[in-house]
Amino acid sequence: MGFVRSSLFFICFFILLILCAIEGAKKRNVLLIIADDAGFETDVYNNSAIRTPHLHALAQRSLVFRNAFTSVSSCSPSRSAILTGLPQHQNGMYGLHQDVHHFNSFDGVMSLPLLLSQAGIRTGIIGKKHVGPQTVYPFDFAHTEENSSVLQVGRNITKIKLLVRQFLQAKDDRPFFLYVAFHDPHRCGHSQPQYGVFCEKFGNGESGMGWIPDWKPEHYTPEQVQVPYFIPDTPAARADLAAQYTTVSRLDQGIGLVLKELQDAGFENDTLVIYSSDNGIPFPNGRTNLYWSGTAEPMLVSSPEHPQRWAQVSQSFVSLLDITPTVLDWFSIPYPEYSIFRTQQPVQLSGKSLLPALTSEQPWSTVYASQGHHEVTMYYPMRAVQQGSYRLIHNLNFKMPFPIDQDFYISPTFQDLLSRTQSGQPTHWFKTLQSYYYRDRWELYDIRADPSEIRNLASDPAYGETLQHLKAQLLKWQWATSDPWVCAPDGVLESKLTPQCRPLFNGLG
Ligand SMILES: [Ca+2]
Repeated sequence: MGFVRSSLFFICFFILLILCAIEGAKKRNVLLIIADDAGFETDVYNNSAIRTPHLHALAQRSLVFRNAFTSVSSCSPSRSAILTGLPQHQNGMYGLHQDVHHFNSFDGVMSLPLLLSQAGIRTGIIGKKHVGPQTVYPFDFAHTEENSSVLQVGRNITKIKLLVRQFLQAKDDRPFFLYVAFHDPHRCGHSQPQYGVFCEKFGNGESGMGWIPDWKPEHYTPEQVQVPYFIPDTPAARADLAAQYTTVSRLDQGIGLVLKELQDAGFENDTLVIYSSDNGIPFPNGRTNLYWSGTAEPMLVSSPEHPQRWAQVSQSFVSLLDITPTVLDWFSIPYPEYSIFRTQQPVQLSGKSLLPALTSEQPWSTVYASQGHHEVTMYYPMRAVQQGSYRLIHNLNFKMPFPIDQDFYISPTFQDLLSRTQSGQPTHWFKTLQSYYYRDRWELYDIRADPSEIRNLASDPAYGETLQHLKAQLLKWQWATSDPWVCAPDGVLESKLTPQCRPLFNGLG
């Protein structure tokens, strides 16, 4: 009898353990918030001119990364890298996804939503998707530009709030991954100029602007803004930045609403929250560039299970390529063994999980970047590595002028820069258009000594060893990530049997 009773006790105990394990597995979710073209316009990153109380509140529950970088400074390629953990040259999203550009990731890529879905996790996306094909990036719940107006799902924060509520209230016991991709604070002049250069009037209640009930627009004068070193300090650029700040106020309040929904639905204490942006701000030397100003991103990681480092700043180097490994780690899902192409080596993620940084500072000091296109006409391949203080950029097609995108071209800042250059007036910019368009093949900067990346050290013999070391690091990463451009511009990649670079004797080797 005693034996039966104790056996029953153990069986019940084990059932309880299993139930606890299932319950424990259920209690882990992810909320990924990505802003569009946002930078450091927040007091979280010491900009005292702008008010972002909701980002500030999130930072109080987050580890704030001071050295976070995108692997590519362009929207679709960056979003594909976020959602696959693979650089653009490896996942195939070489440029923008929409309209004539029509770039897509390769059919065989195993993306984060795909892997999560296979592991029984419910996936949702609200806002700007901007990646394809659908089979590579499936979401169970999707309100994006593919089935709605991007202004509504990406900038109308009341609408976004209600969609988040709908997602969180679903009668579904699975853990979730919710990706909220704001379209703010992207420029607007190219697509919807009636709402202002940054869509800063969209939904402000004025005649013809529509009304977003939850948004209280914050206004700034051109004198109030802080002008980063890479933007000309001119009245035109200051007015442009003031408009951007107003749009950031909509992003900030939208983040507040989304986090409030998470809290109200009871998920605040089991959800990992990540906030970042896809690429540099849409100003000269910013978006589409692999300079610091084009690739450095805000990055907040908030784990309810790791309060040890809340409100602390980490100096560890992290990349948006780390988001996929981090989310997989959070859910304890292994990365599968597979090849994108039958002839290629198995895919390996070159990023790492950020979770260890949430408990102690990590010695991470290297990030990589790879850019191909932005718009389809903007072919300007670059590869880059930053290790500690040194950033090396390889401009593969350096004899071509650096291309300019349609959206940025018509911006007040760039138009002003063009007309000042044309008429010989002072530009108040740290570069000339000539030096911006025509770049050296190799650019090596010591960011600590030269934060604006003006003094190219690549031909300085004193930095020869650093140059060789970084070149070797970059090449190693290119090979490891199956980069088809690994031999360019002075060789041809012959990839049959043993992949190798064959010389072109074009004078560049
Ligand atoms: Ca973007």
